Amino acid sequence: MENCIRMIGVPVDLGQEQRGVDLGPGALRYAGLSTRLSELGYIVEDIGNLPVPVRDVLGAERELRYLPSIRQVCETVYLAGRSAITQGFMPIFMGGDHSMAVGSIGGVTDEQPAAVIWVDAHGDFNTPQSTITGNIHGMALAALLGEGFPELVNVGRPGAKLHASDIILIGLRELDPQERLRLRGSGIKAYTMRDIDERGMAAIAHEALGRLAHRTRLHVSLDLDGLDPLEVPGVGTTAPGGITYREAQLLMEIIADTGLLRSMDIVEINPILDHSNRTAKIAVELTASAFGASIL
Ligand code: 5AB
Ligand code: MN
Ligand code: MN
Ligand code: MN
Repeated sequence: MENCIRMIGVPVDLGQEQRGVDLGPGALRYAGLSTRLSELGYIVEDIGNLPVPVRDVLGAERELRYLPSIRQVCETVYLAGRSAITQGFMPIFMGGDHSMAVGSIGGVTDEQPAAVIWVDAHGDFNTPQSTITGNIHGMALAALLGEGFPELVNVGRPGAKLHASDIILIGLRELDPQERLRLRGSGIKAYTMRDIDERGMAAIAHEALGRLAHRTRLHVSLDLDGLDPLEVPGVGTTAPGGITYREAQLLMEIIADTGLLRSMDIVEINPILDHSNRTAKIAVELTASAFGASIL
């Protein structure tokens, strides 16, 4: 069963304000994710999209930043992740915005701990106190470490789902002031764009994986805004000066070499802002590399 992948669509856009990120699962399907992975020899099962409420019918939740619905979605994602793992599948969660990672990472760490590589321009380390926007997609990682809204911290099972030493951020370049202080005090290792510029992606990828060697399962949480927006225009929260396509490919290839990848999130793709589905196509190529595609 090690070669079975389950694609799980999570069309949630409630963690942020822009419209369109709920279309991500379709964009990844149209870009050929399933075929690409099948060609690599995997048995691929697409279970469709999990139920996610449409924001237009949630008027009353707007001032709560859709917290009740996001919590419900994350509970569903958690169970889907958990059953994928117990049934021997490697789940790929197709977002949707990054708020769904509270459920996906919680679910895949239910019985066995996993290490997480979180590719992102942002820290996603805000709490309700530190946030400027109030958007919950900027709080996902904090919730996984047990901080912020109890509704999110306690998704699936009570309390934190990750230790600081289980998570590494790559591609960081935009933090809110309070978020920055929180991250600096957290013990989480983050590789910023400066680190990548100075040392190169290969050195960073190897060092990051070495730091996670205490775990035998790996989860990649790929926020496409970690890449440079010139290369992936279809994301909502853009930050200039990001990871190049080649650097991202190299990271995924080095991750594949470990043989430890067991689950993945592909989040924050906004097809409405994209050109000809370019961002989803790049995401498909990166995912294929993470699951072992090689050029020669
Ligand atoms: B994403 C910001 N820090 O909290 C906030 O795209 C952006 O999942 C969060 O990384 C970006 O709203 C969240 C300004
Ligand atoms: Mn993110
Ligand atoms: Mn981001
Ligand atoms: Mn974003």
